[in-house]
Amino acid sequence: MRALITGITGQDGSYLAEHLLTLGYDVHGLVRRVGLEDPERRFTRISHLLDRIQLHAASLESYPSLFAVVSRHEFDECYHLAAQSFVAESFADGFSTMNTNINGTHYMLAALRELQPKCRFYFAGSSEMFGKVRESPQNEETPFHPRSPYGISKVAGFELTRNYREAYGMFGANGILFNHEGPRRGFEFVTRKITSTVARIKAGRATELRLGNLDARRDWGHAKDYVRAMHLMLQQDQADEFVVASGTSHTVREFCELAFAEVDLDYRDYVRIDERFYRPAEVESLIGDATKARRALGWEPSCTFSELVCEMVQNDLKAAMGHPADLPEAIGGAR
Ligand code: NDP
Ligand code: GDR
Repeated sequence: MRALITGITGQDGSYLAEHLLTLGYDVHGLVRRVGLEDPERRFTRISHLLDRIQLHAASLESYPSLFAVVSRHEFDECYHLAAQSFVAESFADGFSTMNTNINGTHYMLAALRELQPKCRFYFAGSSEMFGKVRESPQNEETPFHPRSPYGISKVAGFELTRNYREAYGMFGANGILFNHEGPRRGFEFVTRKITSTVARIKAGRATELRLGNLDARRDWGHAKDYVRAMHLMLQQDQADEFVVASGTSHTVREFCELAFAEVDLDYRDYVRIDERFYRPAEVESLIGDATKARRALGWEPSCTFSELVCEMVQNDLKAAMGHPADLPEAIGGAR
């Protein structure tokens, strides 16, 4: 089996590449040209895989570049993970987010339809599509009400994928994945911002953690568990939509409490509210119902919330003590 992963340099792309290699796949990745020119800095999550995968330069903004990659090999599966994935950034530059996420998805689908209509396609949909939620927990029937340009772009990608399935008979599966994290999470996202700053505080390299809305609730799981679900979705007889979630939810405050407690500190002594990290429109509370994925895919998460927090803090602590350069100050998303 040969798979193409767009966004292979990201958190999920790197875990998915590992998972597919374990299953014996021939793994190909689509990367930006700048990455190939500066692999040491830009390929940190896949540096240990470089001798086992093939990379192809392309940009989501360019249909011809994507077409060229798809024309180079026959792919059985395509996991379309590449996106501008940071919600706060999508408020700062909604136009870029829309262009990359909507057109990029459309270009990938169109290129596959033209050259390899039998290739199975996975779209990385998000719980952000539910936004201002109409019911809790959220399942595949819950209506969408996105609250950010990012969420809107994901609804468009989701609908494009469904439309290519219905109009052209392509196998296009939509994952609706709730937040998933791990030691490879980008520093701009709240979980990694918290765990990396906890480690820097413990190492004496920071004195406080500035955050926005501590009352936001998320359904957090481990990325390693969630990439298994992506693969399972492409092994079904019919393409379909699946919610992937842990079914538990916690506030940002609870995440802080646990992360600081992991190094014997009290979060109330270090966390400061900074209005610049509030979003113009917030998604207050998300919790997913993954009954369909459990039943149809046989998918189960293996990592609990407290195990996730512990793994992330311990990983960052090791970096803070050993290689401080690996742990930059998390500043992304301020308005
Ligand atoms: P990351 O932000 O870690 O990775 C994003 C990837 O997209 C990177 O490989 C990045 O490449 C690539 N990319 C971004 N813009 C472009 C572009 N213009 N051209 C080519 N490649 C580009 O995201 P995650 O791994 O966390 O998420 C993977 C996907 O799943 C995303 O689509 C995200 O929106 C979605 N998702 C994520 C969830 C989560 O909790 N993690 C939950 C639900 C959905 P580069 O390294 O060059 O920047
Ligand atoms: P999210 O993740 O927006 O859910 O999108 P993020 O970790 O950025 O925010 C989660 C919640 O924490 C609140 N928050 C802060 N967030 C950040 N980044 N920085 C802060 O300082 C801060 N303070 C409070 C936010 O307001 C929010 O409520 C992630 C991404 O991976 C998306 O690509 C994916 O689709 C969804 O998860 C599911």
